[in-house]
Amino acid sequence: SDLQSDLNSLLGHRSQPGPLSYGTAGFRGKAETLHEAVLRCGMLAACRSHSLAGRAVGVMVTASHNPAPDNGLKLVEPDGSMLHKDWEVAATEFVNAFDNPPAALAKMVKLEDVPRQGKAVVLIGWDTRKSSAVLVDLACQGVEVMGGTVIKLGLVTTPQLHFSLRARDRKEASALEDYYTALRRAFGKLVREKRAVLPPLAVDCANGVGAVAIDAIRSALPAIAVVNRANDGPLNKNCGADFVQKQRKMPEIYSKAVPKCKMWASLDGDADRLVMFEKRDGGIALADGDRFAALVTQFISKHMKQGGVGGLSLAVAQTAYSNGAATEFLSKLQGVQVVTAKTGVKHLEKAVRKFDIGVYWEPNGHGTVLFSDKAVGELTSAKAKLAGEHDGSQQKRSLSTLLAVSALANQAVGDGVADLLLILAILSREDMTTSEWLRLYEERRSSNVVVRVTDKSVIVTEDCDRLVKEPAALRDAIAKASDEEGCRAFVRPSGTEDVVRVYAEAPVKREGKANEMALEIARAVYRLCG
Ligand code: 16G
Ligand code: ZN
Repeated sequence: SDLQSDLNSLLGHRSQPGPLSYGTAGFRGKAETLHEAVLRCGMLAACRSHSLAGRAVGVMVTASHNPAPDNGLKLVEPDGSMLHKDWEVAATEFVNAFDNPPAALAKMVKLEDVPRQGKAVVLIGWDTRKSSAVLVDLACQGVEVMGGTVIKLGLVTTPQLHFSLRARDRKEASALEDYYTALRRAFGKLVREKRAVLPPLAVDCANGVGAVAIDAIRSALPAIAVVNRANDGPLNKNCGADFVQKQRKMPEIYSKAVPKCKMWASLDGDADRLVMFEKRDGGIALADGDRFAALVTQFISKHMKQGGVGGLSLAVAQTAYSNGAATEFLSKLQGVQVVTAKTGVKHLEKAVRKFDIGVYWEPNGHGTVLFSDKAVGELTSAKAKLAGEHDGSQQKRSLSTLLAVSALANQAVGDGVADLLLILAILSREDMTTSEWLRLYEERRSSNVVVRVTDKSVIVTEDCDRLVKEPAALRDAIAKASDEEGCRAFVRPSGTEDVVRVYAEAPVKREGKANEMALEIARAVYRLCG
């Protein structure tokens, strides 16, 4: 058939050094090794859309916080959530089928059903990497050979792609201008009664696309300086959320830039992560995802009570990497259920979707607040019942506040830009300085170590990565090393790199203990799995 011959001429002509895995958040690697995979993902995206009767599927070309020469691709469901598990498996199989790719494709989709129906729609976005142009072209070819229609969103943050898909799927406005309008409006509503009183802020955009988004909303913000704009330097190099959070260091530009800015925020290369910080003697005081979750959850729980909607359920999800002090803080908040999920946004999202209002954050700065349709409905009708009351009534204000949070927080995925506005609005409403925010709890000491092993997959974890299931000897070694009051440690194979990660945590007063544990466990990993 026509399709068969098109597939034969298109597939299998680009080299791929080895098998790729979909990993935690899509295929990643050196950009030039991804050509064939990206082409095939374009095909798959069209098939996925076709299987959903033409609802638009998303393709984001980005490698997030990874170095500039890397790139990657992630597929997004029409509702803005991460690709369905079955399709992840299918994508991995197809991308790694070297012998007879058309046959591999035929195994997962009935080729005679798909061709040229013109029903599939794929939205494509990309970040600032130089390699994007070539990869986007290949993805488009893939979509088109399957008879799909491509809509190019262009240079966007990852959360903007998720937002656009969700909005389109719900037949709400979906243009990027609508995204910005929604953010500005919700931010305005949230800070309304209190003009944002905040110290000057500097936003480090990791030399990436986040700067474009920040520029578009900055008129809504107090004085800010935007640094490390798109292509000011190599993407994510010595700057950005991942660098600041992992190294606990200021971005390199700090010394050169705007010394009057006390408060800083760093986005990552595709702006789905944010951390904030202040300079301290000998380092930084970091507001990571745990601190965001603490501030946001406390705020929401207070307004749920004041708004008389305590009947709605509120949960906050963390990962094993969340600091124990943050978990303890959250557990003491009224009406809040704290749950743990495996690392990776798809797991956190799933864990909180069961609740009416769900907050999730990873310490690395990826997170948001999700409101179910039921929650938005109840908040709206509770507010309508108070229509006669003065706007200043506490209950009515709390309901408006919660609705503004639901409009500001990205309802599809963690969004560094939306999160920045959310945090600034809450600090302003609470009359809280960053220093006060950073004092909500005192973080326990923690240590992260990376171990390179030949085959990371020999380590199997359970209990949301908090326990090693196999090898048993490693499990015992970890238990032994962390057997002290207030200490804990775990090991997991990375989902994005060929390494094993070791995490250890100890009480504040046990200076050095976390490092000791992490090193001892790293040695055990090396000995038992190296
Ligand atoms: C990906 C995940 C991030 C997770 C990280 C863990 C998404 C969108 N991103 O970047 O949430 O923290 O992987 O990396 O899910 P690791 O498996 O290498 O530790
Ligand atoms: Zn990212």
